[in-house]
Amino acid sequence: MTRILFYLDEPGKEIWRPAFEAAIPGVEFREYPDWGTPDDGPAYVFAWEPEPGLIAKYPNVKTIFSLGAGVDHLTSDPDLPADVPIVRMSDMGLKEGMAEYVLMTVLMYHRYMPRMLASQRKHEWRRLFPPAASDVRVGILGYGALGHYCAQALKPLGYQLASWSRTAKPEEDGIRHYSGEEAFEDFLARTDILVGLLPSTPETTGLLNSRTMALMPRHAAIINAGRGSLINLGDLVSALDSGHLSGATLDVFVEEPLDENNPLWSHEKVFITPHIASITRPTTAAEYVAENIKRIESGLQPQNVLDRKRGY
Ligand code: NDP
Ligand code: OXD
Repeated sequence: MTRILFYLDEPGKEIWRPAFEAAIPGVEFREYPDWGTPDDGPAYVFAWEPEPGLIAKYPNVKTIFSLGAGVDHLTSDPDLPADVPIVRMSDMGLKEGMAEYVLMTVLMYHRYMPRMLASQRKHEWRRLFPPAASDVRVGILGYGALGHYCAQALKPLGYQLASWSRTAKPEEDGIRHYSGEEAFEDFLARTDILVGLLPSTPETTGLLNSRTMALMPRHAAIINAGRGSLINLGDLVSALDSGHLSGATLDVFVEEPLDENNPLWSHEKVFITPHIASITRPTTAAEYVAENIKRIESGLQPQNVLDRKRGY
């Protein structure tokens, strides 16, 4: 019998039980606070932002499945057991959702949508002529599961694509890969629309700041759907106010929810979405967990295990 200890503190969470019951016939799906006791036998945790210290109380937990691709919501718990593997979400639903968000926002900047909206508000018939996609340089920061999937979705539109990652990637048609700190500045200098899909680690924190944003071409735009720690927001506002950057779409923040008094909400060049760029979809996520439990129970490594030293 497979036992899942589920933790999610959000409205609408009742959709998860049927998804797990369909993916794992006979599953014992226990929703917090009904987690039982460690004496109930081995269990898997499936969680988003569990209360700090909670998982440590259950030494029967064999593996922790993160409900998201990011794991900062787990590793910020100082009592998180160090020896329990953490499997990061990487199901098809998450990739498809992110590709939709990235296509929507890249097209929005390419086709001057923020400027069109500004004209509409002034009842102004102002015809602007966007460049061809082949003249627009899109750069994806982070070329992992999501960055790669989003790049494949963008390719048919004809943009000049590039990626930046920690380690070098094999050559690929239609996209130029940059890697390592030494290539970061060249990557920024060729990027008109930047898509942030990096995890939050000490190395990615504050990568976009006044110095690095100044390296981007004038009128470049930034879309951040990775983690909020990537950008120094004060520096971003200065770059927008000076006209150096033309816009920013921000889905993630260091403090969430974003404070209602934060001036970013009403900045005319900023779009804010409430951490919904991609939402884990129950059917595909439960199947992903089920497949990994099968692997674990037949003695194989699960996919996408967090490397705690690397931080992602
Ligand atoms: P992956 O682990 O598959 O990919 C991470 C990518 O980031 C890799 O390409 C990795 O490089 C790169 N990277 C990590 N550290 C560095 C560094 N120091 N310098 C350069 N590149 C670096 O993760 P996913 O693609 O699955 O997810 C990415 C992030 O997206 C998640 O961590 C999460 O924070 C965020 N996310 C946000 C969502 C939202 O709704 N807003 C939804 C889902 C995820 P390399 O390839 O060399 O290892
Ligand atoms: C995730 C997220 O990490 O939603 O999946 O941010």
